[in-house]
Amino acid sequence: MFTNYGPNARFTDLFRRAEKNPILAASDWPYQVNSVFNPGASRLSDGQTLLLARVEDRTGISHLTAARSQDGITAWRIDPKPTFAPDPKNYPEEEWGVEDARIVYLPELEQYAITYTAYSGRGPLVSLALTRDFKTFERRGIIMQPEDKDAALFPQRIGGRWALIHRPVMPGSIRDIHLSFSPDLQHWSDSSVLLASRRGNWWDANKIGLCSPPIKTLEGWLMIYHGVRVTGAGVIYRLGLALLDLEDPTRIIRRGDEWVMSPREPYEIIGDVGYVVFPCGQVVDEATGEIRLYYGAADSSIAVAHGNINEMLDWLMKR
Ligand code: BMA
Repeated sequence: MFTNYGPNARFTDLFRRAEKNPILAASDWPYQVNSVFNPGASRLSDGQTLLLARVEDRTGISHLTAARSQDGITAWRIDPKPTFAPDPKNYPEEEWGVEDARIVYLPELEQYAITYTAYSGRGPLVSLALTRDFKTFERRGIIMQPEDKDAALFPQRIGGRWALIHRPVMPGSIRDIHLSFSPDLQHWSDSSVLLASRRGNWWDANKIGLCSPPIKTLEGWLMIYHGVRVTGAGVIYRLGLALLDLEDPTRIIRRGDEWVMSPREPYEIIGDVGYVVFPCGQVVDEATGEIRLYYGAADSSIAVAHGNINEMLDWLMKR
């Protein structure tokens, strides 16, 4: 069912690409767009999988559109018009679009929290919206000032406070992953570096950022992150794993040295921005640990990879 070939065929990939990849592209969209990629994902209460895709129209500006499917792979029903469009009149920070949503269900609020990049005239920043149905949204506005992106909440308070993983740009253009806390989802403080880019020749040398929201496991919070290496030919976006302490997620239990997924298939290598795999969401089966990781491929289409949380934890624990 899954492809597992290429230069590393004799190793078992932690992420196995679906044969049907890419599962969604601009040609599937009910209205004319340039590209669809980097989707947030969630399982809805009726069992359907919802993706909130980044859709770039032919002005270059992005909005978010929902697609729903029973099996999470085929027969997507896509909203006939943008589900969550930039609203620069009321939210000037959305002047150049909204991008890269991460969705987390918050049982305490009985709502889904969507953290997304609002592309403001002063650079990208993190905004928050809440929804119950992905039809109406309560915009909470800016939660991290520019430049900042790649943010997701934890699904529950930790030590009484909400926690947010995000990726600010610090002086010297340093792009490390940070963790911040808030009593009310609005005022954020106690920010610290969670994971640093490794500089030099590392695959995650030049910048890193959270992919999909952290996954709660018995061993800790599993974090899938992207690492970027700048080469003479451009950038390569690859994926790595880290494990954070359950009670104190500022504490890293493990960080894998090697990447676990790298652009390889034609749809990941050729596109508007080649050599990019960029997940923003996943659906996890808690009983089996099976995970479907949804990712943007080359900023042009949406693909899915299958894996298992237990395999990932085993891999990390052996590091
Ligand atoms: C990042 C983000 C992503 C994009 C990636 C590759 O900075 O803007 O949305 O997929 O670059 O272009």
